[in-house]
Amino acid sequence: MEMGILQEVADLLRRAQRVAVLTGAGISAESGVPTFRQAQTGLWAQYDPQELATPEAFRRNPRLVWEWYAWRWQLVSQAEPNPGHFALVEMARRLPRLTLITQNVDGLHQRAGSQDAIELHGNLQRVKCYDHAHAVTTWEETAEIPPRCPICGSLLRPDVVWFGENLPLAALDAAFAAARECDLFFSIGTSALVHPAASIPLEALRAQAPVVEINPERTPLTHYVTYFLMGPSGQLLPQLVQLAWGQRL
Ligand code: BJW
Repeated sequence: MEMGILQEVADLLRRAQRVAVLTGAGISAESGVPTFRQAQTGLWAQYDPQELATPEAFRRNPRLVWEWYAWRWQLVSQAEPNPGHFALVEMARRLPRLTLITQNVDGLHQRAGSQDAIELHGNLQRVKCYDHAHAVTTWEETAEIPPRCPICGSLLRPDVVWFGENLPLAALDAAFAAARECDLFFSIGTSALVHPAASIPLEALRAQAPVVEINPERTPLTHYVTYFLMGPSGQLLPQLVQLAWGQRL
C-alpha cells in the first residue's frame, strides 16, 4: 500500500473530534481466533457456522449448539488481545471521543482495555435462558446439556444474537447515532455481509464522514469507502497511531 494514503488517514485521525469504529471478527484473527466465515477445524470442520448460529439449530439440537459455543469459549479464553485491539485503546485515549462498536462476541476489546464498547451481537461469556432471556451466572451441572435456567427451568443458551433475532435496540441506536455524528469512521475486519451492522458505515457516509476500511480482502463495502487500507489490522492500526501521534505501540 502507498505510504501516502496511510499518512493521509493518520492526519485525519489526529485532527478528528469524534471517531466511530466498527469491528468484526478480522480484528481478532491475529489473536488466533478464527473468523466467522473461515473454515472451522477439527471436530467442527463438518459444520457451517451460519447453520449453527440460529434459533432453529438450537431447537433442533441444543446440545450440539451449546457444545459448539463451549468449544469457541475455550478458544477465546486462551487467546490474548493483539496490537490492533491495543491501538484502538490508545486511539480512545488520544481522541476527544471514540465510540467503539463491535460485532464480536469474544470480549477481546474489553480485555485489551476498551471501556464502553457497544456489543451488537452479544457476548460469548454471558448466558441467558431460551424461553425468557433470564440472565444467568450460575447453574447446576447435571448430566443434561445444555443446563437449565435456575429460575424457569428452560434451556440455557449463550447471550449472543443469532440470525433472525433482533439486535439489542439500545446498542443499535447508539451505533447508528455514533455513525451519524462522527467526523471519521473506521470499518475494521468485517466482511460487511451481515445486516443491520453492515449498514452502519453507510450511515456515516450519508452524514458526509470519511469512511476508512481496513481489511486484507475487498468486501461489498470497499467500493463505497473513502479510503481502503488493504492489510491486517494488527499491523495497520499501530502504524496509524504511530503516524498520527508518534506513539510506538
Ligand atoms: C481481517 C484479518 C485481519 C481476516 N485484519 N481483517 C438485509 C438484507 C439481507 C438480509 C438481512 C437484512 N437484514 C437482516 C437480514 C438477515 C440477517 C443477515 O444479515 N443475513 C445476511 C447473511 C444476508 N441478519 C439478521 O438476521 C440479524 N437480525 C436481524 O436483522 O433481525 C431482524 C430481521 C430478521 C430477519 C429478517 C429481517 C430482519 C442478526 C444478525 C446476527 C449475526 N450474528 C452472528 C453470530 C453471533 C454469535 C456467534 O458468533 O456465533 O454474528 S453471525 C456472524 O456474522 C457474527 C458476526 O458478528 C457477524 C459478522 O461477521 P464478521 O465479523 O464480519 O466476520 P466474517 O468472518 O464474516 O469476516 C471477517 C473479515 O475479517 C473478512 O472480511 C476478512 O477478510 C477479514 N480479516 N483477517 C483485518 N488480520
